[in-house]
Amino acid sequence: MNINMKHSVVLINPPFSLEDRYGKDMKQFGAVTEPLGLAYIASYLVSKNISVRIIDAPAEKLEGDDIINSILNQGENIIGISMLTPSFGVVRDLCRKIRNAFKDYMIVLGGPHCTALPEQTLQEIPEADITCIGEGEQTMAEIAEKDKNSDFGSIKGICYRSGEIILRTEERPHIRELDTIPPPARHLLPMEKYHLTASRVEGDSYCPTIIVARGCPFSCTYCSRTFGRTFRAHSVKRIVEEIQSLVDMYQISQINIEADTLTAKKKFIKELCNALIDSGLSKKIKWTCESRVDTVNEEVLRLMREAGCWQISYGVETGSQRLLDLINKSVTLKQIEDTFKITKRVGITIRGFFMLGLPTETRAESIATIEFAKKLDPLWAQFTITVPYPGTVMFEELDRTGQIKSYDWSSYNTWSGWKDDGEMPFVAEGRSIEELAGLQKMALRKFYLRPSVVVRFLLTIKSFHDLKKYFIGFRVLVKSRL
Ligand code: B12
Ligand code: SF4
Repeated sequence: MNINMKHSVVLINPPFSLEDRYGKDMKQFGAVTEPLGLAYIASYLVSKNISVRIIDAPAEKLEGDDIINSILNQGENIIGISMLTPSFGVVRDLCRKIRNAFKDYMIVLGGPHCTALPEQTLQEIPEADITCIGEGEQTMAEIAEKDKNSDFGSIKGICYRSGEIILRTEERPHIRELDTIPPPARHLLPMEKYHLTASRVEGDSYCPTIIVARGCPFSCTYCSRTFGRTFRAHSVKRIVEEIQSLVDMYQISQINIEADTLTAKKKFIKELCNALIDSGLSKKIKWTCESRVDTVNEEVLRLMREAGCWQISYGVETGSQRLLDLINKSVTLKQIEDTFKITKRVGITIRGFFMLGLPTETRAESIATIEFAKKLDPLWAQFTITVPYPGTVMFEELDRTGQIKSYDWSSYNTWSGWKDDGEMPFVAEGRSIEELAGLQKMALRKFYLRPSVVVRFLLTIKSFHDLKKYFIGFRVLVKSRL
């Protein structure tokens, strides 16, 4: 193969640690997952004969200086870094180090934060040269063909510097045919280092993630959809092949199936389930996924169960119909209760996601959310503090009305109740950081420390690993009361 050696690319998942994300006590429950966005970009670059490597700092436990040394050894001259809003500070520090060490290398930033604020990110991180808006596969391949001093005006979907000014190019359309992107380059990742959060895995066997679709037609105000409103899926043939190759390569027995909304199109989910059944994979692989309560029914859920689905995570968000309407969730409390009942009846376990501190939420409504979680009684419940991420309708409204308390992006963390710095970018009128932080801890205690739940977990213990997992969780919950 003729490798383009003009430029070589290194893609970096920045050193945004579990402690940065979840705080000291909760970090042990956090996931260290494959940076699949970078792995997709890498596989696309490989298909264009561009030399590429991935440094996954959280998985390899690397700091900024380790990354500099690694680039020094390998000599890549185009550096791509992935960035979420809460990892902003970590990425800014890394860019400074890189710029100090390598004056002429090109630094490209991408990911959800850059997609939302491409110009502002270049202003705030003067060391970076380019920000990528949206999907990065084609964009990065085109950038890799250019020199640092080229004119980038012809590359769609970026912001770049031209002297002192920042220019934004024409919008890049979403990739319509997802199968044109090769499967993510997992061979460039330290696959043995990844693990999902314990609530998503049965036992302690390895559970990789596969992304089967992009885009979501719904309009929840708190969600930043990097991939637009149109649901685009891989062909089921491609998905089955990718899962089969994971079985062959890593001998997996479970998998996490990701999509913005997996069940957005009933035709697709039914085809996928039937393909898993027909290929025999449903007998070998158990899978977990996320969904919306209004996009499934008993028929679909039974088929999913037959196809190997053992767990679904539903975004419930709140126990107040007023707030559900306010965040444009387009579901009712009754729909949520009904779908929970059907899901349990067909034999699929549930994780419920709940948000505390939504705009205008009162303390009574926060308590109602916790009570609703108990009533729904999923196997696992996650309570996060509302963060208005840039690019969302919620951020725009709060920003416009002067309600954003902090533009320090590093504080945009949904687990701030568990973090010592305890900063929050938004707190509804009449509420306080301390109150919300206390509620986040109380919610978990009220949910998990019920006798029926403790007994349920004790009864599911199958190994020393399970026992240890529950014991650590129990200890953290009890300690959080002190
Ligand atoms: C699945 C998921 C998770 C899973 C990951 C599981 C797994 N095994 O992959 C878990 C539960 C672990 C998770 C955790 C978190 N998540 Co999350 N997650 C998602 C979700 C639903 C899908 C992500 C995904 O797989 N995308 C698919 C890949 C292909 O896309 P991608 O990574 O964005 O990469 C593409 C582009 O962004 C771009 N790109 C990305 N990096 C780069 C770099 C360069 C150089 C270039 C050019 C382009 C580029 O090109 C890529 C290919 O097209 C998104 C929602 C969404 N649709 O984005 C939220 C989302 C990314 N998560 C979000 C958040 C906030 C978090 C957490 C910080 C939450 C927390 N407080 O802990 C953590 C941080 C995790 C981390 N990486 O450090 C937010 C980010 C918002 C923001 N503005 O930053 C999102 C957008 C959801 C939301 N609230 O709107 N998450
Ligand atoms: S939260 Fe889920 S359902 Fe709502 S817009 Fe985002 S991806 Fe779609």
